[in-house]
Amino acid sequence: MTDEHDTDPTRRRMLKAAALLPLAAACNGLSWGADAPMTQASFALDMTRPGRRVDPSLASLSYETLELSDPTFFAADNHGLVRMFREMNPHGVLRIGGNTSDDTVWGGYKGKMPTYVPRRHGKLLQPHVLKPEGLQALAGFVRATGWKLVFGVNLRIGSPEMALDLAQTVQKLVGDQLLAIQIGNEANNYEPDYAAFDAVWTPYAKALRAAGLPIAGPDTGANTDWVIEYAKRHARENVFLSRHYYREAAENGSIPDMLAGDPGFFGEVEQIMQVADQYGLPFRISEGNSYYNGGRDGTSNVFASALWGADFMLALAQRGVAGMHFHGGTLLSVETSLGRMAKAPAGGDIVAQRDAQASRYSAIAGSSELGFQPRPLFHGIALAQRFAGARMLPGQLDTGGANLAAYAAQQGDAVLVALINKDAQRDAAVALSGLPHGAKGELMRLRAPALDSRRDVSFAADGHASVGADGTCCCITLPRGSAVWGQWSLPA
Ligand code: BDP
Repeated sequence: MTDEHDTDPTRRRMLKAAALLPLAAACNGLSWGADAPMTQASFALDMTRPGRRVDPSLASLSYETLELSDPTFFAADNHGLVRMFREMNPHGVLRIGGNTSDDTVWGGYKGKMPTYVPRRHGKLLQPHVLKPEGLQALAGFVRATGWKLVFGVNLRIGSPEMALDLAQTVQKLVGDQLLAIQIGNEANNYEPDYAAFDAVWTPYAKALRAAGLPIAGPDTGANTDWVIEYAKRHARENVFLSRHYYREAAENGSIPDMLAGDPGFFGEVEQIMQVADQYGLPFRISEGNSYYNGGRDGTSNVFASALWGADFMLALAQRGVAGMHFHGGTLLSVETSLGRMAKAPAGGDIVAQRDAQASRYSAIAGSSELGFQPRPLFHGIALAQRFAGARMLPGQLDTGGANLAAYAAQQGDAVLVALINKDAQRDAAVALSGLPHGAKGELMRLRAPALDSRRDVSFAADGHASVGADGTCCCITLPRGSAVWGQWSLPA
């Protein structure tokens, strides 16, 4: 870490103010339910060792290519969806890909079409055809949202000529908002090893690069070794490194499993980041969510997923990952990507109807006809996205035995803190320390009636917490299954 910050007067002032704090203030005597045992926890920030900067595009999304078969979905005048994207992140990146990108041929291509090879166990006998209208509408959507685009071309049943034609059309329509083209989706599912992938990938990459197109990859499913090997071979002509993440298959999912965390995966992220840093490349989770095979009903689409999503994003950001693309979209597109029919439950009020139209893990639910609404996960993403542009700070968390996570960062003049209580049983009182003396804090709470709530999720302002002139601060109550975001600034 450089000491660039020490030349910053605000930072010097804040460091001085934080310097004399005790390691942890106590939260003794706090309880709000007569019989609820309150876990005493503490989080001590260390303002002297700033870490990674959080990329503004941290909150990003991933959709199936098949979504483009409805040119009214990703369209500039699909105002409800445009609004949801902008609200999530004005600086996001939309990735188009998934299994259906490798099952799609480009309808605008005049050359010889590749022969379709059905997937093993797949029911699709003909490829999907991407029509020019779908791409034109997508370009309008990207302009309306201000998001950047990562577009996946077919590798599994493609040809370099068709991929080049498609990628050039995308670039012509999208212009500077095209961040990169990726070639193939989870090729680890159809190529035996990295060397085989690299051999089929290279002619595509050569053709695209020769035409001046930006490339990213390898967009592998879960193969950290592929990402590292790819970086070694292609770093110099590559925009970012990518892989996917899902905790597990939907069949094995549950709320307790989701909230238990996945430390092994973060070890892999650290391995990739070492290589990414060495080559000066960003690393993005270009597709991911809680559970693959379309997500798990009652887990991926309930409030627990908001706590999981916020924690997951901040754990990635702390390690320097630039973007997390939550996969989602319509139930139709995701079920088709898995070779299944979409059977949306009918009936209910408008909220239930919109919910039924979306894939189980999607952060946004709805359709062009019914309008759009946030899923619980959306609010967790919004909480983590409040760290955009900030520099992560280390801190020492004593969980007191509860399932808690805590993050801190410095954003301009302010210090940000996120406290996440993923415990289903234990309420906690978290003693915060290390904040600048005299800083005024504003809190927002992320909550819902229960971990399995599908609605009534809110992320809203909830009072203040100030640091005394002597540095004493702050006991934050953190009910089970809830999170707090706080921002502390010194009065001007
Ligand atoms: C990924 C695919 C995507 C699927 C998703 C899932 O890229 O198309 O929809 O898994 O299984 O592997 O949910």
